[in-house]
Amino acid sequence: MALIRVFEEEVERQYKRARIGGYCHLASGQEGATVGAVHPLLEHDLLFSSYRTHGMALARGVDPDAVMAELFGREGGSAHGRGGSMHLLDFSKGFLGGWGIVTGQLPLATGAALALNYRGKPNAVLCELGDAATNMGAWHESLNLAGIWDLPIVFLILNNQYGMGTTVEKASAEPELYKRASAFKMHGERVDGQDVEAVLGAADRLLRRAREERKPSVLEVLTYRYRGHSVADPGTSYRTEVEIESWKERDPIALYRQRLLDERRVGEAQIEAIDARVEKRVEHAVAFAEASPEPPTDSLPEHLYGDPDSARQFSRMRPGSPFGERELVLDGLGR
Ligand SMILES: Cc1ncc(C[n+]2csc(CCOP(=O)(O)OP(=O)(O)O)c2C)c(N)n1
Ligand SMILES: [Mg+2]
Repeated sequence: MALIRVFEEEVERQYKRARIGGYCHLASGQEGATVGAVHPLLEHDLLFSSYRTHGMALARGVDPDAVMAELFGREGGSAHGRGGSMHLLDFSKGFLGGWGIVTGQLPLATGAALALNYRGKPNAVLCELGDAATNMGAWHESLNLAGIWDLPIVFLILNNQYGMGTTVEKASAEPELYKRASAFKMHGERVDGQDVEAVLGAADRLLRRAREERKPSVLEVLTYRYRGHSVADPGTSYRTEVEIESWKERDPIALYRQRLLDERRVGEAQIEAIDARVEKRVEHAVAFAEASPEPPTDSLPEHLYGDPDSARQFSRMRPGSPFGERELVLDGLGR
């Protein structure tokens, strides 16, 4: 959690120095929800997430150097600099993105859960989404299929109270989002996202249920983002300072630190050592990203498609033309 917090503070600084381009969504305040949910994943489980994804990648064990380089758009990035902030990706860690289209990840994650069953794999999928995503069609379609096919998937709603500037109460006819699982005869529950151990316990239980009983479920985690929707949003026009401060009083990192100290599970010195290590780790990530080369323009189609024919098709697309595409390439595709 400490790594994610410090990493994202640095990301905001680097964004303001124009080292990071495109959209950038920070999740400070959500670290308990993120780490609690991701930690119980086993090696061969799969993780999908939305565009607020830096913490998800770090919690899954993606190298912070590769995450920072990805944000910088460099070759050393986890997606070779082709994805950027919203499209982090690391197949080697079972981290299948980072998706910028709201609910884009849901049908993909549902399909991945079907593939696990089809191939007789014992693992499960964790699919993170925001509260606002539960109002879109792909949510209903994905949960319905997961329900009728008994897929091993946990739909993890990170309910941070807002979809951009709109509250859950304004956007959702049923604002207790976990209850929506019942429409698909699926188990749903809600947990306090500021309490990392509570999230961890619930996520572990539901992931086991997915692996062992091949049952889907919904886990709604109540949390809050301190920053605006994206770095372009100050986040102050649709909510009050009092509200933001009241959530900061239940900061997941501060709460967990205090609990660890109170229960004598760690000492001050260990906590200071963690903080020092995290600072160094993030400094290292920035230095790595700076030193990593930018991909040459001609190489941009590389690493985008598994299928070489698709890569050839895309290689004709050039920056500067109206939609990037100069001509449609049909040769060699058998059509
Ligand atoms: C299909 C689609 N519609 C709209 C958008 C623009 N958009 C980006 S984030 C967002 C709000 C989503 O809120 P929520 O699901 O609660 O996630 P959070 O940003 O709070 O993490 C919207 C409307 C988009 N990216 N994709
Ligand atoms: Mg939200």
